[in-house]
Amino acid sequence: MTDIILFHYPRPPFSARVLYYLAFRGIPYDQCIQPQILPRPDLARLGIRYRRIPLLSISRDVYLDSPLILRTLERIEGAKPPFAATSTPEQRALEQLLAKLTLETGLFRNIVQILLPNTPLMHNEAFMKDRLDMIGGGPGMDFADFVLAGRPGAILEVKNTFEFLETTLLADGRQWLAKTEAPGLADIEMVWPLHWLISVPGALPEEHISSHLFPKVFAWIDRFQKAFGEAQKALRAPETLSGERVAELLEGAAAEESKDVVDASDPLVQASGLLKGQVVQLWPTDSGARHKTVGRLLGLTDKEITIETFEGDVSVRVHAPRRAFQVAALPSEKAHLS
Ligand SMILES: N[C@@H](CCC(=O)N[C@@H](CS)C(=O)NCC(=O)O)C(=O)O
Repeated sequence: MTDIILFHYPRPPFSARVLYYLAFRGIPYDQCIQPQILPRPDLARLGIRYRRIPLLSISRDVYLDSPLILRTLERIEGAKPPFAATSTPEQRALEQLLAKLTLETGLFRNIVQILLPNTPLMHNEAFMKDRLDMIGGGPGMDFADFVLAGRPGAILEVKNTFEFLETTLLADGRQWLAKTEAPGLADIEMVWPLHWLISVPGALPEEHISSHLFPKVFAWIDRFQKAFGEAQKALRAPETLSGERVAELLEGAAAEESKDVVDASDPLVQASGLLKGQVVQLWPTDSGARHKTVGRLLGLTDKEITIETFEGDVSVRVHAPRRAFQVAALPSEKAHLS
């Protein structure tokens, strides 16, 4: 048992980012496996309505969104030093730019549009309805139509991403993207959507994207997966915990409350008058925006929002990054304060 618990389900691409990170740093963790579609009672028990995967808890603190999860894990001790301790400013810049490419452009959506039509999920009504809700679609919109309409353009975009790596970073025969000795954060930030695409049987449009057309990229993905397999073998296998057990563990866990600050000079705090202790709702603005987690505001800085939940059986401290997340007073609270 450790006090790190990863909430995920098998083979989701965003969780792969966290699994890679934990393995390469040698950080042991346990896991709480979630259903692929809603409802997720294990999270409801903690008062969390956020609907995306993965989440990661460290003691009574639950972190949302894989970039914040990785940033938080950089502060945790592992068998290996944090990546930031060993990278140069150029390598740090490359990591952050590659993260922008995979997380902040249409790359992930394009990959979904390529691979989903070739999987049985495309014919799974409950799954398609669930994901339509996640992207904010309503009656009259069809998720299958949305996926199929964008597919030709998506193939082109993703092919261009393979070409970018083949003809720039990997062109000189280097092993790892930032010329590190071992797989580094730059590799983690870039590899996950590409590996997801090529690992789903039958998903790849081989006339456009193949090991024949992009040998260096395919060899790098393969090298990365082998190194990941080795790193995983060296790590203790995670224990799988039930949601009830997780709730028990989190209820009794410690938290560093003294560090919570609501920064009065933050533009959002200045504009909205948000106060520490106020009841707020917190939600992602890019996808899954209808699922707003309610809690008391504990902290708000330029990097992170922290709230304490009270809607479940157990109260936890939920952390979200500022990028692509919003926090606001509950409408009823606003009325009460004015
Ligand atoms: N920005 C989020 C995106 C997470 C995300 O979209 N995850 C997918 C699964 S890989 C998801 O939550 N799908 C809907 C669901 O599982 O409910 C992150 O980096 O963690």
